[in-house]
Amino acid sequence: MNRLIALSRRAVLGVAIAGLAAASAAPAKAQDALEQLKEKGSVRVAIGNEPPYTELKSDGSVSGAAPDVARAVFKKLGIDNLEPVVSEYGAMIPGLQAGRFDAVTAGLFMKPQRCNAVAYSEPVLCDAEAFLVKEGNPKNLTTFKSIAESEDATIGAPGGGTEERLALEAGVPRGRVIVVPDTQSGLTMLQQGRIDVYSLPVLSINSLAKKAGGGVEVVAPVEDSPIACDGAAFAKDQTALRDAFDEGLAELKESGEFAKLVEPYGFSAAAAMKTSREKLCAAAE
Ligand code: 6CS
Repeated sequence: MNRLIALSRRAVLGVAIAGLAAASAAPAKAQDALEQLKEKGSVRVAIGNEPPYTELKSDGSVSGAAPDVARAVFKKLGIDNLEPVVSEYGAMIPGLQAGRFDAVTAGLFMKPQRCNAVAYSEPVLCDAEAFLVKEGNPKNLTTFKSIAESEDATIGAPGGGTEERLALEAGVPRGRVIVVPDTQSGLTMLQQGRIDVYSLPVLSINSLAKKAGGGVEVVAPVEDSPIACDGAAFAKDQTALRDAFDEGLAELKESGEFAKLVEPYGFSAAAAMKTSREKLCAAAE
């Protein structure tokens, strides 16, 4: 009997030591992430390729307000190069969790559900929602509710994006919510009458309307949708990397450099600086 007790005590001790080792390794693992990125000298960032939030240039480099802020922060952390990975918004969180990229810097708006799945930085870009419609807005689509109340109006929105969710929550039947892969497709589908409205954040719709060269008009802001803010998003267990990013972001905000980066794109630095991750992640959806 004593041998049995001795064995079970040794087993318990072994499990305890293993647990302690794992626990002490966790912060080290997170800290390693920053060290590994520093050694590599580059960070893989998910983008939606949706100006002015993000834009993949023809030479393979990335611009846009979100990557420009991320580039400035990562530079402070000793990481000079961004490697853009274009992704659908709905695939960004799974991609982060699968290690396809190290961060999401794309205007992925903070929502409680997303906040539970990733480690967000403090806010970077804030915006309201908008509609792009045909000139004259023939079906008088001005809110998500008006689309739901219409007999047949269809809305185009990014797959897994905020606008898709807002449309479904407003009661638009799934069959009338069309997933649109990119902004050019959205504009073309609207012009060809395959969708009655294309919804994105205000600055994205304004940028697209300028490219349309006529025949469309903008409804902004969409009254029955909230102003939302993004942050850079990291894998849930990479809080040390996220905290380091937050320190660099705070320095940019403090020095005025943050405003110089985002305001030329049309974003309000003050809007991001007067709110917080805590407020945005707690806000009722
Ligand atoms: O966070 C989102 O879901 C939305 N963000 C942007 C910048 N564009 C569309 C997308 O649905």
